[in-house]
Order: sequence, then C-alpha cells, then structure tokens
Amino acid sequence: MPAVVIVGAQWGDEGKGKVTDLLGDSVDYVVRYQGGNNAGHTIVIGDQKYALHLVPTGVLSPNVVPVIGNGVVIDPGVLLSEIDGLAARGVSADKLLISANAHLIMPHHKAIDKVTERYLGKNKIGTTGRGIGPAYGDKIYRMGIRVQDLLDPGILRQKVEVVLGERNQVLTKIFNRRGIDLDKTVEEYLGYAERLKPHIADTSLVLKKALADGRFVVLEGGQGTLLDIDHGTYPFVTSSSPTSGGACAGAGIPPNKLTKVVGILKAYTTRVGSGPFPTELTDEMGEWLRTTGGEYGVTTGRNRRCGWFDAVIARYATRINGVTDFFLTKLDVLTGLERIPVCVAYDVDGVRHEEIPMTQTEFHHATPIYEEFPGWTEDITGCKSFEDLPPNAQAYVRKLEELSEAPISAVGVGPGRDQTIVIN
Ligand code: 2SA
Ligand code: GDP
Ligand code: MG
Repeated sequence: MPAVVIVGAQWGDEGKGKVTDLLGDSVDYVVRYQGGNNAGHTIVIGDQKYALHLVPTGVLSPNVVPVIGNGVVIDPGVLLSEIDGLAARGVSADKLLISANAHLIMPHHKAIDKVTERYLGKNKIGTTGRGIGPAYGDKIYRMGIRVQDLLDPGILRQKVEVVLGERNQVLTKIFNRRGIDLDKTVEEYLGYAERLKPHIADTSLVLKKALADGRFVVLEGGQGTLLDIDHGTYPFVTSSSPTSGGACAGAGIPPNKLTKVVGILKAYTTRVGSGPFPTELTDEMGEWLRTTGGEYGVTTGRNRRCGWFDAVIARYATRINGVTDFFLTKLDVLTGLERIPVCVAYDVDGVRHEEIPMTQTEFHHATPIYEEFPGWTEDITGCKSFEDLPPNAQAYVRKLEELSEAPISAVGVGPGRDQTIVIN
C-alpha cells in the first residue's frame, strides 16, 4: 500500500504538477494536503495545457480519485469555476472528494489579505492575494468556517456572524474599508453548498480504507519547502506546511504509512514574492532564465525571480522532508550555457556556511559561494535515457545529486508527459 509524498524542494513551481500527473494510471488517489488556490500546477498533455489551482492533479487521469484533504483552505467559488472549466474541456471531476474538515476561504479573508499587504508596504510578503494567510489565521484562532458548516445553514450563519463581528471591526475601524455583509455571505455560501454536498466526505477514513485495500495514494504538495510556515524563510512564507510532515496532518494519514518522499527540484532556482534568495540573478542572465524557462506565476502571472541552483537549499530539503528520491526538472532550460554556476555553500559575513544559517538576519546576509560546471549545447528535449544526455549534462546531474545528498531518480527534459528520463 504505497503512500508517496510529492514535495517541492525549493520555493515552489518546481514542476510538482507534471510529476504527479506522470504517475497517472498507476495511482488510485491523489490528495492535496495544504494550501489553496494560491497554488498553480501546469500539466501539458499532448497539445493541451492545464493550469490547476485547487483540484488535485489526479483529476486528469480518469481512474484516479482526486481528494482535497483537511489541511487545504478552499475558496468554493474558485473551486466550482475550476470544476466547470475542466468539464468544458471534457474532464470530469465527479469523483472529487472534499474533506468535511477543510476550511473555507471567506470574503473577509481576501479583503484582509489585500489590505494587510498594502499596510506592510515595502515589508509586504508578496502574497497571491487569495486570502490564504487570513483563512489559516482564523483556523488557528478557532474562528474558521469549515466545509461541514455548509451542511447546516443555522450553524453556518452563527459562525459567520461571530467571525464577521470581529473581522469587520478590523476592516472598517483599522483599515477604513467597507465591512463584509453577513446576509449576502451566508446566501452566497449556501448556494455553493448545494453543488459541493455530493463531494463532501470523511476523507481520512476513505484513505485509511484505500491503504488497507492496497491502493496507491499520492500526497500532492503545493508551494515548496522554503515556503513552509515553520521551516521556510519566515515571514516570507505561505501559511501552511508543504513539507512532508505536513502531508500527514493535512491528509489525515499516519506517518508510518508513508513509503516514499519524492522531492521535486528544478535544475536552477525560482521564487515568487518577497524574501531572501541568495542565488538570485537580477541581471540579463536572470531575465534569460525567466524567458527560456517560462517562469511566470500560474496563478497571478507575476514574473518569477530566477537564479542558479542552490545546493544548500537542496540539502536542507533533504533534511526537512526525508527525501528518498529527487526528480530534477527543467534540465533542458540550461541548454546552451557555456558554464553553469552552482551554489555549494554561503559566505555570511566572512564565514563559510554549508547549511542554512540559523537566523533570518544571517540568511539575509548570505552570499553564494559558487562552483562552475561545463555546459552543453545539444538539444536534450528528445532524450529518453540518461545515457542519451550529453556527458556534461550527465555530470551536472550527478554533481547536483552528490551536493543534494539524495538520489536523483528522474530528470525532466521538457514539459510534456513523455519528456522524462528515469534513472535506474
Ligand atoms: P500566499 O498567497 O499567502 O500563499 O503567499 C505567501 C508566499 O507564498 C508564495 N506562494 C507561491 N510561490 C510560488 N508559486 C505559487 N503558486 C503560483 C504559481 C504563484 C503565482 O504556481 O506560479 O502565480 O504567483 C505560490 N503560492 C504562494 C507567495 O509568492 C508568497 O511569497
Ligand atoms: P508546480 O507548482 O510545482 O506544479 O509547477 P508550475 O506548474 O507552477 O511550474 C512548473 C512549470 O515547468 C510548468 O510550466 C511545467 O509545464 C514546466 N515543466 C515541468 N517540468 C519541466 C521540464 O522538465 N522542462 C521544461 N522545459 N518545463 C517543465
Ligand atoms: Mg506552481
């Protein structure tokens, strides 16, 4: 009964969606365990491109049951339009299961996300503005509205009234904005309830039975290790736990059921939003990586910040997640470079650091110590085996593997399902 976690090893957008999709027909359940519609996963199947935000990637494989776990925050309007958009393209989400314990993103979360960012000014996090942080805030504050509350109109109204009683004070008195209307909100969410009802389930129980029956479960992370609320570059993080530890809590599966942790690692590094990024390239090289790699936010369309591969981050991801295998994506993007720098350690105020420094201040002062490796010019997008890759590309992969301290067992050479090399 394999339960495999797919986790982003950097700052997100490593290509997790493609990897989960690749497992496709061998998988029975694909579970999202954290985040919400801040995530953007792009999957390319033939000439069709899909951008998924809330619906688990498994929806694109007809035999997979997609599951939204308890650790996710759901904007029901967005979820329904994503389901409708998929249906219009012939993809059915009829099998989708939604945890009754997942929390809902409410209108006040989106309003507070936006005004808080404006209030923070130059210190802003650079959120996606989807209400993610405030929704998790209400959850921790025990004022959240859950999916199951949609099943009881009386309770729903009571809970929304309580939370708006407080949060509207913040919006109106502190931020000088209009408050959120109780009646309109309850009416809107009861409308969503009608359509969502058939999907609501005790998903932890469903998954327990699935694992007992020997089914293959994939736990699909959003964002990445360095955006984790505990282990990321706090406060420039998302408000949930994308790391493998978060998978158990967010899906309701015990840790001893996990059989593999696959870290998804890009052959270079990107980040969206604010926060430290030691290997960032703000020159034309960074711009080249952005255009060649198509590094634009799937949810917001923002330019992604780009830089060289950072082995300190990769080692950290191995440590925090217990990575058993890495899937290295986007190797093809580096084709044509004469030499490829890789950050092997940091210099922090004259001291060499092999690991991420302990404090935020030190990390902000970290400058990369690079080693350079020879590049290749051959087109690798059609390579089918590791031996097909040019020797310098093979050596680059082997070097990253050594520095990252976990085996690289697959390499992506293009966005398509078939552009993957499995290393035996
Ligand atoms: P939030 O909205 O509260 O989760 O933002 C907090 C930080 O988390 C970052 N974040 C992301 N980083 C990379 N990719 C994400 N998904 C989209 C994509 C991003 C987009 O796939 O391209 O379209 O802009 C994602 N979601 C959240 C965010 O940038 C903040 O730094
Ligand atoms: P996710 O959030 O981790 O699922 O990643 P995103 O979908 O946000 O961004 C990854 C992007 O890289 C998508 O546009 C994918 O289609 C693309 N991609 C994934 N693997 C590869 C690869 O090996 N090569 C290339 N060129 N593109 C890839
Ligand atoms: Mg993404």
